[in-house]
Formats: sequence, structure tokens, C-alpha cells
Amino acid sequence: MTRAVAAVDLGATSGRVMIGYVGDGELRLEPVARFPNGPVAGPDGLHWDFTALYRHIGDGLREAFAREPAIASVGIDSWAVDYGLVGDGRLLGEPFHYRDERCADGVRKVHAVTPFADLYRRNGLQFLPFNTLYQYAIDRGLADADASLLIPDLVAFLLTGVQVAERTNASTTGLVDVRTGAWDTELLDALDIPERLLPRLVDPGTHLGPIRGAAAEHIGAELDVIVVGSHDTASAVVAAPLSTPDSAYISCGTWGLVGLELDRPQVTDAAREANFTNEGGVDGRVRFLHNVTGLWLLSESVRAWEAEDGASIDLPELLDAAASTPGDIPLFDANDPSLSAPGDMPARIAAVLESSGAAVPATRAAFTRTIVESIAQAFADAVATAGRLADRPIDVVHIVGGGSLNRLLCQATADRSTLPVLAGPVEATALGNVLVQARAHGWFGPDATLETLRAAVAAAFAPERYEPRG
Ligand code: LRH
Repeated sequence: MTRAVAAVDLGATSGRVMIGYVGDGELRLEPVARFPNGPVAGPDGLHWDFTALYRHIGDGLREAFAREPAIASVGIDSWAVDYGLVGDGRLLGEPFHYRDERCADGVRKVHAVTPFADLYRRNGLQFLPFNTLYQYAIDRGLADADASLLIPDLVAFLLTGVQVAERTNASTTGLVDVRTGAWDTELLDALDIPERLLPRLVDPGTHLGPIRGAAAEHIGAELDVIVVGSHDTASAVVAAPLSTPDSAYISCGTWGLVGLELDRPQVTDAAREANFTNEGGVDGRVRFLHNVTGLWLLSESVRAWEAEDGASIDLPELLDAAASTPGDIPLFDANDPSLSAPGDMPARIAAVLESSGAAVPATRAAFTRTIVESIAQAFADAVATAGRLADRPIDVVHIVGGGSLNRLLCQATADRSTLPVLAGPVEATALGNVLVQARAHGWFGPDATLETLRAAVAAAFAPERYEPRG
């Protein structure tokens, strides 16, 4: 019997629809549609083109169902923190992009009411200026809305008509109590955020209901939507084939999310000072991690060079040239806040290098090497900090996501952390999405844990091993 589900997986630079085949020792993804995503500048700041994304999702699901009529359900995951406001059953405007600089005002407003140390005790979240609660603080649209739905919940609502807040992603809003897992109504009151905007919280694995109306007609089927770990990083961690109890993971795409899976949150002063977050994981696990600015630094640099040349750049070729760059490699702080917004990334990285007295590499290959090694150094530092804070002797680092294909980055991370790196799977996010749906269908048996799912990943996708070089 064919056992298949569809995964909608939306990243900050691209989205995809995949068919996941599960069963009889098989775990396989078949790409169906891939479409671009990114910030769109409007008069009032950066937005997402959600309308286009939703159209691509509908077309992708239609194609998926045409190819594989056995598809049993659909799961949706995306980047965190961003939301759409809904009124009278409709999306009220294109959602804001988290890289919009308006968030700075929200930070000031929220911290004036609840200082960061208090917030951390309540929500366990590292400081990121775009966490949803800072966006709400300056969003005048809240008053006219009936609900605020995070991006995957918004897609699910438009498909099914059901409004929920999936727990792993809701944990990134800053408005969920890290100890109880419920909306923090006291904090909502203090920040004047209307409680009516926030729908009921549900766990990954919940059956939401069938796709209805025009969407069902377009797709050609009333497919069931199953809630997955709808924060992309939560799905990626599900599919990280952690090989030892003391494994660290890096989910590496636009961001590098570096950390450990814990049973309980760590809301200590030391964790706060190290800016480590306690995001909600699938099955109530805790994603204890730190956001490192990841391949964004490279993709934005390449984008700037391509604009300069008026021609596209061959990334594998550039990385090969970077790998053979001779001499000293200057490093910069990959997490410098000035590197967060879109724009002329090479110039901004050069400014960060210069401000610390480091030399600015003269060629693009050398510049690329500096970017990759700086990311790897930030990864190694975050792995070491995670181990220290959680009192775990980290013995291996799993790199999953797009970054697992970047050999230079994987080797540099092994070298700089002095730990073996196990790279892959590359599509961890979509796989985690597929696996949580498959488990909800009972395809892994009645008692399947995350370890059962990870064993399936390890069997189907042999990782590539990088040993640290002295
Ligand atoms: C990665 C990610 C990350 C968040 C950021 C907004 O795609 O979801 O976990 O911090 O985007």
C-alpha cells in the first residue's frame, strides 16, 4: 500500500511542496514545486508576498495530488514569528517581514513595560528584536482584526476555515508561558495585546480538518490538514538523526539554529546572558538553542555581487575557490546586528571587519572564505556554550538543512568545534513535517517516539561525516 503525505515547507528564501513516502522501511521525499520567497519593500516597510505564496501552495498541492492520489494529508511549516491579521474571515494585508527595521520601536515599548530579564523568566526566549510580541507592540492593525495567525496557521486557516495556534511556533511569539505552555494572559494584559486575537493552542499531530471550498476545488481533493511542528526549526529538529544523547544540532539555512534538545526549559541568568532560547519542540521537548546568522550572510553577498555584475554567480565554483584561499583568514562576528537587514552585505561586512581592525579580503573568493569561517566560528562557540549551560559533554554535531551541503562550512565547523560533524539530511524540515503526519496516521505504530522517527531518518539518509583536523 502506498503511504504518502504532502509537506508544504516555507523558508525565508524559497518555499516548496513535497510528497513524502513512508512505510516498509521507505522514507523518501519527492519535490513537486519550488517557488521563490523574500522581502518585498512597501511604503510602510518590508512585507512578505503572502498572496503569491498561497497561490504557489495551491498550485503545488494540486500538482502533488495529480501525481499521487494516495496522499493522505497535508502539513504546513514555515519560518517563525511572523503573522497575518484576519478580519471577517479574510487576510487584512500582506504580513510584515521580520527583517523590517520598525521592530526597534516595539522593543523599546515592550521593555519599558516588562524589562527583558522579566520577559525571559516568563517566556524563556532569547532576545531577537523581531519576536512577535515586539511586532504587536507597534502594529496599529491589531485593533481592526479578529485574529492574528502565524504564517503556517494562516495557510491552514485559509485552506480549512479552522483557526488554531500550533504550539512550537506559538512559542516564538514571546507570549506563551514557558512553564505552563499556555498563553500568558497577564503579559498580554500588561502589553495591551487583545486576548481575542490569539486562537487556541494545539499540539503537533492534531487533525485539523479537510481542505474546503475554493481551495479544495482548485486542488481537486478535500485533503486533511494535520498540524505538524509548524515552526520550520521544530520540524528540522524532529528529523535531525541525533546519534548520541549528547549530540548538538545545527539547523542551517538562512539562519543557523544551534543547540540541544532538552526535557525541561533552562531559564537561568546564565542562559539569558548567553542569549539562549527555550523554544517549544514536538512532544513537549525543549529546543534550547541560539540563533546564529547563517547562510543569509553568503546569499545576501552573492545577491549584491550578482547585481554588480548583472550576471549570476556559480556558488559551488565560488566555494571551491574559497576553499583554496591561501593565508590568514580574517573573522568577523556573524551575529553583528548591522548584518540583519537586506542590503549591500559585502560593504556592511567590510565595515564590521574594519571596526575590529581586521583586514578586508581583496577577492570574492577570500571574502567568501571569511564569511564561511566566521559562520563556522559562531557555530562552534554556540555549541560550546550550549554544552556548558546544559552541562552536557557534547560529542557530535549534526548539521541538517541546506547548510549540510556546504562542505567548506561543515569541515570548518568540525575544525573549529574540534568535534565530528555529521551532515544531513538536507531537507530535514520537510522530512520532520512528513514524519509527524505519518505518526499521526499511525504508520509508525502506536508508541512511536521522536527516537523512532529519527531512527527512520538515520536508516534512510546516511549522514556524511567530517572529522576535525588538528
Ligand atoms: C528559521 C527561523 C528561525 C527563526 C527565524 C525567524 O527559518 O524559523 O528559527 O528564529 O526563522
